[in-house]
Amino acid sequence: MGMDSGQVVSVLGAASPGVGAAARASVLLVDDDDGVLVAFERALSSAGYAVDVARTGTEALRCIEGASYDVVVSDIVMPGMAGDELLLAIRERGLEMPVLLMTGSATLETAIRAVKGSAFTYLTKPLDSDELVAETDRAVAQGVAASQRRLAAEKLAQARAVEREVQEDFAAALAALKIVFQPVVEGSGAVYGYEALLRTGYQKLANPMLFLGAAEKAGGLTMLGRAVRDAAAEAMLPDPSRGVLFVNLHATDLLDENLYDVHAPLSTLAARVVLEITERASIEGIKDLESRIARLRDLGFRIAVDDLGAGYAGLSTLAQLRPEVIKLDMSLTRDIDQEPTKQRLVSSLVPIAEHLGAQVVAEGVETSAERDVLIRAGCQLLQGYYFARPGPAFPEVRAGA
Ligand code: G
Ligand code: MN
Repeated sequence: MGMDSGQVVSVLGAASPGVGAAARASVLLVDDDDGVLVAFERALSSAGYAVDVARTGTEALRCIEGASYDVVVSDIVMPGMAGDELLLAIRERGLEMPVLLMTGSATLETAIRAVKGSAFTYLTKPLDSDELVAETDRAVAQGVAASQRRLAAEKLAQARAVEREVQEDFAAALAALKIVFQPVVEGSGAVYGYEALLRTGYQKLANPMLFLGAAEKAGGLTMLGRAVRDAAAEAMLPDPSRGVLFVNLHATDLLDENLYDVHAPLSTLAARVVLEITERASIEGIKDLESRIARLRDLGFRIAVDDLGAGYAGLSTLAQLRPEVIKLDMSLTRDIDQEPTKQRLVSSLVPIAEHLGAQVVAEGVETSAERDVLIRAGCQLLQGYYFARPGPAFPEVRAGA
């Protein structure tokens, strides 16, 4: 392998020297003695190594600057830069490949430098080719192991940094938690209640989906759920005339004993609270779901199936949860005045809801035309930007809506 070939053999690719060209490990062989160079190059090449040769330390450094080697094998006593000086120069460049030093005349001084530069081994000449190859094999294997350790350590450090960032982001978002409320109105436009929605003043997680995602990654969903419920309850508590409070539950919340605590702030309002459950965060994994829902009903809560028709909440969820409220996903609302199929779908869902004894809320109403069709289809309750955008406690409903 000539220096100008520029071939770079990765350390990791060198796991098995001698097997196939692609996995060939590379060796830089440095010696001022041509006889030694020829003999060892031949031995290393036939052992499967890609070998570059250099006759001086300076030449060796040039090679190292132009290519990467898995192992350097160098004589110590050479004119100009000695092998032990070459070793230190390699380390000064931040390179950590194993370096094998060979010498016919070992001195304490060179041995000290060899130790200082963490030479892989210190071989004394005359040196048998087989021994050189065996030592080179050992060096490559050790280099591979070392670089794997380095890689693993780097990955671990990176993962820790990402984890720390998620934790910090979540903590910042939670500290800046803001609950906004969106009115749920009757056909007449009168306020029936408000849905509490999650927001944060921490800009990076301003999108609630990102906020929830960070909470999940940071293991903070339970903490966030409690914070939302407590804040929503606190805002609604002082004024019973505000009506019904709709609160979104995450599957994780259903596993939190705090949700079932009679003394939790939200529980004290239970008769005025509808807990919205969506399959968006799968509830299928909750084994004792039915009994948990029963406990919530015992506390006085009502249950809503959220986002029905969005592809998350299937009709079988209605049978499973027997909800008091069914919230139709906004995809059914959008342009319903212009889409007969959506009209037929909603018109068929309303009697099903009535049969189950559930109220229907149409979500995402943005125009009066959508509102009119939804009311005609039998939806008693409506929600959407047309009436009011979500806002701080409590947004006014548009006049005349
Ligand atoms: O999944 P759930 O139905 O709880 O989601 C409510 C979300 O829908 C809130 O984030 C709220 O901001 C948004 N939203 C409420 N009303 C409307 C609306 O009329 N149009 C649109 N596009 N989004 C709405
Ligand atoms: Mn909802």
